[in-house]
Amino acid sequence: MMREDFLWGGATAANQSEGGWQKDGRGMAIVDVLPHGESRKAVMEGSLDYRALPPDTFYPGREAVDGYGHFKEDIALFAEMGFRCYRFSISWSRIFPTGEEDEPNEAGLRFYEEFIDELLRHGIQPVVTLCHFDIPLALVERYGSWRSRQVIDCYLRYCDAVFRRFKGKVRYWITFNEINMLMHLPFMGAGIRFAPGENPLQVKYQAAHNELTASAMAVGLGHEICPDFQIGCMLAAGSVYPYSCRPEDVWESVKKDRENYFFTDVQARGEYPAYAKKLFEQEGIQLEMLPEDLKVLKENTADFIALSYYNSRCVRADGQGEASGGNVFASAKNPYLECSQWGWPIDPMGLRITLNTLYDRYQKPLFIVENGLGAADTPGEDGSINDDYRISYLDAHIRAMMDAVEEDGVELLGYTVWGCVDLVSATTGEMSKRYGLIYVDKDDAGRGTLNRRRKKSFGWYQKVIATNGECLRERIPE
Ligand code: BGP
Repeated sequence: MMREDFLWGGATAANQSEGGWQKDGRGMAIVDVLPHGESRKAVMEGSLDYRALPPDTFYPGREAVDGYGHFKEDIALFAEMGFRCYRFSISWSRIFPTGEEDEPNEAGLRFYEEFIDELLRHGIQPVVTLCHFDIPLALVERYGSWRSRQVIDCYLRYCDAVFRRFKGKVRYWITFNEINMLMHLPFMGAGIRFAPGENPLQVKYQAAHNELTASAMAVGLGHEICPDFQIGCMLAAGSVYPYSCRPEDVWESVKKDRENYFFTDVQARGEYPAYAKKLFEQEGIQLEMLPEDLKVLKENTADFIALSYYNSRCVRADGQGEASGGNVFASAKNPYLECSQWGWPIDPMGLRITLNTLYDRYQKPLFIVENGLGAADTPGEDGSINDDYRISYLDAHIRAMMDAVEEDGVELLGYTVWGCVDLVSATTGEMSKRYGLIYVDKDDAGRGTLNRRRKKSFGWYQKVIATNGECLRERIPE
């Protein structure tokens, strides 16, 4: 049985759902300069400067699905589904428009206060991501974002403001969404752009050190402000399988996994792992750090490990064969798995494997804060959306998760379906790549009424929550 207080719910993020980019004094953020269309990838990677984009460029995140104007309606629908928690992110530039003001923007704080109060009124526990691919643009322009230590102070000032304002209302915090995204899409993940001739690895690991230090300091600060806070780190997870049992393939998979575990190794264990120190030596990477940073990392490890899981990965040492898509980075095509419409492998058992691997590695509570299927939905003539494909994805993944808990003993705090109300896709900027249990009437070109509608998966998930997952066990085996 799943624990009685298991946190079933859904997740979104300000950068992809909130919109309201100029409301109530909000400053510009990274998401406001991520374009729709072909140039998006180069901008996300940091190889194309957003300032070079033509004036008629469409930026889908600026309005997104107007969560800013629809939050009461959305929360009422979440409550109807029975959510016990809701994960969302605070837009940093709503609180500190340029990142450097002396005082926080009261209108921004008031917005989130109303938002959080609305959740609590419905008995829904808030789970807050402090930074979900969302940095004030002024900090990118002034300091080169996380390249600079300066940004650590700005981040802590922001954390301090929201920790103090929302203590007593919010218990669960996540310092950075998918912190390992920095290695793969450095501008979207961390506001990093590269100058010609720079060593990208040097820049990325320096930014990683600054973010990891900021994350640890936020854990320390949060616990000081409220000892009851649970402050987690977050990883874009998904185990890397060897393509075959050839030792070379297996070794390659160990190395690939480490590229991502590097972050949680530091955040959960409090020190740089031996393999990372070797890598820095081999690649000539020199991290600038203060002598006390290592102590800060050691003393302020994360309380829990949050993760997103969409797919497993696969790797072959010879680099041959077909490639496959997937969250965060592409890998070799696994011949045993089907793929989504967007080419991401579908691997429910991979979730069980990933949860076990993470729990074995860290022995800290885990929290699945993203999982779901990005698919195109076509409303029927009567307007109904019969998303059986999404139901079957979620059904299989939730059962694999329950196996990890019930059969394997993994300690898991909760599960939130990603994009529970449709939102803008992070990697493609499309609306048509939908994850929601609630449909939003808006298309890729930004047209639509923004009306919300329940999909078939809405009622299905409502039942899952009401039975604490048990309804999925009662099926007659195929
Ligand atoms: C994760 C992000 C989310 C979300 C999700 C799905 O990487 O944390 O922000 O977008 O992936 O990805 P996409 O929107 O590209 O389908």
